Amino acid sequence: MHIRTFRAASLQDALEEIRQQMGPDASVLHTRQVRDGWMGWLGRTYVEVTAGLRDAIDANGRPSLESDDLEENTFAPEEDASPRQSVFMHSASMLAGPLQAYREQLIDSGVAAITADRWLRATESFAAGLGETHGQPWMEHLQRSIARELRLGGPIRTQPGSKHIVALVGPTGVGKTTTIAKLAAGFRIQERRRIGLVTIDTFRIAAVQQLEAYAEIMDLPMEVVEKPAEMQPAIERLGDVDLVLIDTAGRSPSSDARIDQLVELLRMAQPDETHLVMAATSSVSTVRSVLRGFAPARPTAAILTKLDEATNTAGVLSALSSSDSLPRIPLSYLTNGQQVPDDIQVASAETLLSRLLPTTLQNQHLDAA
Ligand SMILES: Nc1nc2c(ncn2[C@@H]2O[C@H](COP(=O)(O)OP(=O)(O)OP(=O)(O)O)[C@@H](O)[C@H]2O)c(=O)[nH]1
Ligand SMILES: [Mg+2]
Repeated sequence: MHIRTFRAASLQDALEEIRQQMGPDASVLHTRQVRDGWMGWLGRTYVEVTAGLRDAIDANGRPSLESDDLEENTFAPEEDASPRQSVFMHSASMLAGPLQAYREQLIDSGVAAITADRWLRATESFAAGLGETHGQPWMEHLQRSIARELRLGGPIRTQPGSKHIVALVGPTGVGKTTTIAKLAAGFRIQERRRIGLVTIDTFRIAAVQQLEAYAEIMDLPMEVVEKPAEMQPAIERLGDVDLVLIDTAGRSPSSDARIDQLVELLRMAQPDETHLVMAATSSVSTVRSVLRGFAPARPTAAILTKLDEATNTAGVLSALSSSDSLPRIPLSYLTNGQQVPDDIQVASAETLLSRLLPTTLQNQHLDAA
């Protein structure tokens, strides 16, 4: 293996020089910021990059990494492909101290290394531009780079007399019925819309009673649908309403048969919008399997519930924003408590990013930076 060190004004310039001088197979081993001048005073800041060139086949028998991996795949869609992992590790070492520490916190919270690197990349160039990292702007810049990846769909839009149909789907116990009640109350009280409710959760008597109780309190018409053929007549019977909210039984994302049943019921309802409800307390792998499992229901938006119980949003946001192989659905609402109708808000980047990591960690690193 040949090892050489390069100095350049920016990371980009250093990588370009490495590529030109060492060829496409070079990998970055180490990066640091240096300052010339007397004791670092009055000097200019440089990026110093150490690169290595190894044989065509490495010690593990894997092909050596392509030059494109070196610079571009840091931003590639998330897949934990092991041959590329070493490049991401290298890219992590480019990172200045506090960012490197923050990267580890993100990874501890379930964010994949490649996603953390993508998020921190923009922050890193910002830090390099400053010559060092300063507290608040550093965190703000990180938040801005993540916000760019978030898709926010805004609220449900209703028109008086248009009979807008919205279904909520998702795994069991995430808060679908509670969210339906919050939405119904909000649209009825604040927007003065006429609301109708439909439940196709007929597996449990208690589930029908739960929605019925809300329908009674709010004096809303409600229909219970057991079979696909009953769906259209039930929607008709709701009469002249502006918004139809359809509650569904929680389903395991891995139960194909029950997802197919749901898809069939939704096909009969022809909803204008289908919101996939997920708990913010879920692990990254759960969110990914829910996104995959419910893809046949063609969700048009996602609702994140139980934000009040989630220690952080980093893992869930990474799962929602990072993979090209899954549909990137926009977030519509966030719920942050059990109270109907208060504990719901339209999804905003501010709310999600203010809870990126637990506050103490966030402050700790802001101070350290
Ligand atoms: N802390 C907290 N609890 C919530 C929130 N939303 C709902 N819950 C609670 O979560 C529990 C389940 O809520 P449901 O609305 O019945 O959930 P569901 O998705 O309809 O459940 P299934 O119909 O069984 O699939 C209840 O105890 C709710 O009060 C929230 O934003 N925060
Ligand atoms: Mg329910």
